[in-house]
Amino acid sequence: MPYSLVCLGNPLLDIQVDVEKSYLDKYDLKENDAILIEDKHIPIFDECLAMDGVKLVAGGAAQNTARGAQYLLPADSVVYFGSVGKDKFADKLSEANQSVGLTTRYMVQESIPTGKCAALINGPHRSLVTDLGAANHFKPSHLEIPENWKIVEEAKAFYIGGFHFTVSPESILKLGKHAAETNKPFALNFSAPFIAQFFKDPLDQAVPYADYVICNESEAAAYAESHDGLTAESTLLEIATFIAKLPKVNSARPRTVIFTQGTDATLAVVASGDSVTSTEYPVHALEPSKISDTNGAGDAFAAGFVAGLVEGKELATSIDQGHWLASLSIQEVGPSYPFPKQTY
Ligand code: 26A
Repeated sequence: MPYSLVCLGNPLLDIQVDVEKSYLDKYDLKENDAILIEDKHIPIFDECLAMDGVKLVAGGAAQNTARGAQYLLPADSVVYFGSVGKDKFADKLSEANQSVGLTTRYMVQESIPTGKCAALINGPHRSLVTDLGAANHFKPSHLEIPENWKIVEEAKAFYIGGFHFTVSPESILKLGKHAAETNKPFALNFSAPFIAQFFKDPLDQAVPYADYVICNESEAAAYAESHDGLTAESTLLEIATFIAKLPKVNSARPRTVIFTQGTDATLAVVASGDSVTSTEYPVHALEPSKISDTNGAGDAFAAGFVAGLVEGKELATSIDQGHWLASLSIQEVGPSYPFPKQTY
């Protein structure tokens, strides 16, 4: 049986620790952000590894989504592409992926270490600092390997982590073009404010292929600030409507833009030709005492949502399944899902 869903992203191992706000301040980090490492952040990894209670958990935003979607879907439904090294960190990722039955088609770098992300948890917040390592070396040629391209050709849907715009926009476009040509759904997550800010051009080149855009409120705000026609004052509804109405390559499908906002209702705007509809979907907020950490909450939402798409569920049901999976994941340590398996 062919795989249903193909995902592309940056495989990372999360080095997760609880920190005080003062630790974030020391390194000029915001409470809820995701950034690429700069020289001044280099000591963070060794410091975190030496902290009490440090946890090593599989991460990488789209990989978390791929694991979550496979968690919900029948066996052998999801394939994840990305690049890793040949080391213990890659072994840890494989272990987590195998636990849910996720198939990976890693491009393996012989002498570059697997990427890592310091996930700094401060109460309900999470600040992510990433050293991409091997993940930065993914190449479109890996998708072109005949057995990989066969997987792409046979897939029913695609999910792209926007973080991958920092690595291989060409690979994203390659999958986007295939999806448009074959009328298959193509979902793009904006991933982090810095993507809309600093990777605006590759993002703008890929959006015309997107049938689904998924992001949170701070990524939407960063998008508004970097795009003419929107401003820092634009409302979420205005931003979502703007993105939904942008030119689209595959006119056979509407564009759906989904903005999550933590415990506030998720906004979905659907543009089909001249018609635009917007709906808010409430989140079933979890009692705060049940939350372990919010690392990977957005990825789990995306997982529940795309799994719904693949299953042919309605938009409202897919969004609700996303909320449900996110609420399960934030009760686990890091971007993980509970065992024994729960069903929606
Ligand atoms: C390019 N960057 C910065 C990144 C990431 C990333 N995944 C891919 N690329 N920065 C953080 N993450 C992952 O986001 C997850 C939480 O949503 C972390 O590994 C974490 O598991």
